[in-house]
Amino acid sequence: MVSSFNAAHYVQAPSRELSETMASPASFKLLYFPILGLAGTSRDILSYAGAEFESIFPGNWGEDKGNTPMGCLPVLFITGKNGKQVILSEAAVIEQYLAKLYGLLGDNEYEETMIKSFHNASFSLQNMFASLITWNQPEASPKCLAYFKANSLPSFCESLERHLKDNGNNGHFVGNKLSLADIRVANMLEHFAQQPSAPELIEILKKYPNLYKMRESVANHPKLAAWRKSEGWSTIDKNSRGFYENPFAAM
Ligand SMILES: N[C@@H](CCC(=O)N[C@@H](CS)C(=O)NCC(=O)O)C(=O)O
Repeated sequence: MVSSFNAAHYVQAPSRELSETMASPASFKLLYFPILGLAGTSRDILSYAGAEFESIFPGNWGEDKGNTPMGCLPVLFITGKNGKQVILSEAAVIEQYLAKLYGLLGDNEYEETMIKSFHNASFSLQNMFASLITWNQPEASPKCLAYFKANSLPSFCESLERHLKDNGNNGHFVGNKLSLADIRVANMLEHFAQQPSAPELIEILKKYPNLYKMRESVANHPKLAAWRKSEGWSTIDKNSRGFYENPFAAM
């Protein structure tokens, strides 16, 4: 749904009340472009949790940009059971808030820290891909892609493969259950699968069977499978593939 909003300012109210809003949310609206990108993980977590949420989209981004806290998306609007609203921006912050709320940060401090490491690492790689390949000058992008395929991607996958093996190759990065780490890294893999260079990237990813197994364990998780099979998800997947064919055309 295309939506009008004004989130140029963070909500100003006693922080104790806003903290209660965050701890006891009634519903959410997640504002992002109609692609997977930096919203896939949050949409997955909200679907996993069975939360009351709506995906909303900007109308005219040129005009809407100034109405967001940081001039970019995603933005999460939280309506609390106490009737107050909280606005969050920054994808990693939104994801970690939702993960904490819905028990996807492990069972203790150590697990939480490990999960956050995988979370952060996958952001770094996805951001690297975005700046070197998606948004680079067309003449520079192919060389950067070649470097990414030969170095950055295999190096990261080798590390992830090793950690999955160390955890017993049970389809999860930490412990024996789904966490933010699994959902975030799986979304990064979906992101790569939506790129024009997907066939080449997937050829590399195929060399890492534990990583593939982890991706499957996210896609087939009972609470996520329905969302991944829904029309909403397919539309976003299709839009994303179209968008990355020529990202500059959409600006
Ligand atoms: N630091 C922000 C960056 C978000 C970001 O770059 N969002 C992009 C879409 S993926 C955006 O809003 N682009 C439009 C623009 O910058 O005008 C975050 O991690 O959430």
